[in-house]
Amino acid sequence: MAIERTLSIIKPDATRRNLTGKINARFEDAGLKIVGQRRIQMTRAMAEAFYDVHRERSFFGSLCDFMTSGPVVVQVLEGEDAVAKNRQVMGATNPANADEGTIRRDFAESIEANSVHGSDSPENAAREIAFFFAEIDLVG
Ligand code: RTP
Ligand code: MG
Repeated sequence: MAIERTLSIIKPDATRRNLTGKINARFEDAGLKIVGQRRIQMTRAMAEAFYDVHRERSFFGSLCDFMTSGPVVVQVLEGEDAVAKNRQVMGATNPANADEGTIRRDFAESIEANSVHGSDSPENAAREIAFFFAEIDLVG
C-alpha cells in the first residue's frame, strides 16, 4: 500500500468544544501522522472556494455559514492508504449512520456540524492540500 497524504479539517463545532487534542489522538492511534497543521479562521470567500463542488446543493449556504462560525484546524495526515483510512476513522457524514468508535459517532453534533472533514480521493486530497499548504509547510 502506498504512503498517501490527505487534507483534514477539524470543524468549528469541535474547536468550540476543545476537542482538537482528542480528535488528533484518533488520527495518531490509527497510524496517521500529522505532518502539517494550522488553526485558522476561514473567510466566507475561502469557504465558498473550498466547497465549490457543493455550490448547487441546498446546504451550501448553511455549510459556508457553519465553516466560518469559528476557528478550524486544517491539517495534512500522512500514512498508508491515508485517504481511505481517514474516512474510516471519521465515520459517515451523518453521525446517526456512523459506526461505533468513529470520530463523528462520538463527537459530531449533526449532519452539518460533524466535527471533521476529510478528502474523498487522492486527486481531491492533492487539490485540497494545495488550497491551504505549501510543500515547505509539510514535514513527514
Ligand atoms: P466532508 O466533505 O466534510 O469530509 O464530509 P463528507 O464528504 O462526508 O460530506 P459531503 O457530502 O462532502 O458534504 C460536505 C459537508 O457538508 C455538510 N452537509 N450538510 N445538511 C445536509 O444535508 C448536509 N449534508 C452535508 C457536512 O458538514 C458535510 O461534511
Ligand atoms: Mg466531502
